[in-house]
Formats: sequence, structure tokens, C-alpha cells
Amino acid sequence: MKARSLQTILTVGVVLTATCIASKDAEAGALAAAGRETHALKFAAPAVELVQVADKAAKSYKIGSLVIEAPWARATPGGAKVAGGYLKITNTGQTADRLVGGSLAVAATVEVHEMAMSDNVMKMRRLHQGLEIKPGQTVELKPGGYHLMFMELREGLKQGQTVKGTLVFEKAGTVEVEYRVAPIGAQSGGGHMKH
Ligand SMILES: [Cu+2]
Repeated sequence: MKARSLQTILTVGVVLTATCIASKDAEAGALAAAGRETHALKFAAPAVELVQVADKAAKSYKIGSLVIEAPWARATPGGAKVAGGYLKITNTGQTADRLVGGSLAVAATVEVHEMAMSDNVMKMRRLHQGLEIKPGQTVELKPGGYHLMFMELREGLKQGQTVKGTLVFEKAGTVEVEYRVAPIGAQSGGGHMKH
């Protein structure tokens, strides 16, 4: 009888120990899972940041007496090698200046273009002399009008991204800007689609 009881106690003891180990394992597993989750969150953070940057109020930039407002670009459909860039330039100074070009991190070259009606057809042409901004004038580069043309894109522009670039003015020089990428075919940088 005594031996049997001892056996029972031992068995129960083993089972209890086993349960304890099992729950410890579960705990460790949960910790590991939490660890993975933390890691995954850390990994996802840059993407979240990118969206937050894109959602912030449109930025403006200054160089000399020129104020550049809200640069934005259109997202490109798959494989497209060119994209349009848009912004507003105000000349607060006493002398005229010209936007003559620029650069974009993912484009080979940047040209200043104009869209205009020619024989009832909308045509795009390069402004080889650049775009003049007279004293006190605000010139808006927008779809259907003046724009920057990003040529030979090395990668497509995706909605929500921000892309770094520069603008080059004849007198004021070079200024760094950041373009917000709006949806494909967007008519404005605010994300509102107008048709
Ligand atoms: Cu163009």
C-alpha cells in the first residue's frame, strides 16, 4: 500500500512538473512571438513614417527672393519613363529670375516644359530659355500648363512617396526640394481628383 501511494505521488509529481515545463514553454513561445512582433513593427516603421511625411502640410522653400510652394509629382503607371512635376514659384524680389532646370533623385534629367494649344491640339514643348518669374509674380506649374518633366526615370513614382530633387534658377541658384507623389493622373497635389 505504502509503495503504491508513493508511486501515485511520484506520478502526480511528474505530471505536475511536465505541466509546469509545458506552461513555461508556452510562456517562452509567447515571448518569442512578442519579440517577433516588436521586430516586425520596427521593420514596418519607415513605411509609416513615409506616409506621415506625405500627409503633412505641403512644404515651401526659399532661395534668395524666390518662394517655392508645395512641389508635387504624379505617380507613374508601370514602366513609364517620364513624369510631371508641379509647384508654385513667387518672386518677392525686385529683379526677374528664370527657372532653367533641376534634378530628381530617380531621373536622369529634368526639363522645363509648357503645354499649350497649337492648331487645336495640346502640345508639349521644352522651354529652352527656361521659365521667367517677374518681380512680384507668382507662376504656377500645373497639369495642362507649365511643368517640370522628369526624364528617363530609373524607378516609377509611387503615390504617397516623397522624392528629393533640386530646382535651378538662373540668378538665385540651386535649391533642394521634396516632391510629394500624388495619384496617377492627379490634377493637384492635394490628392483631390478633378475630371
Ligand atoms: Cu512635358
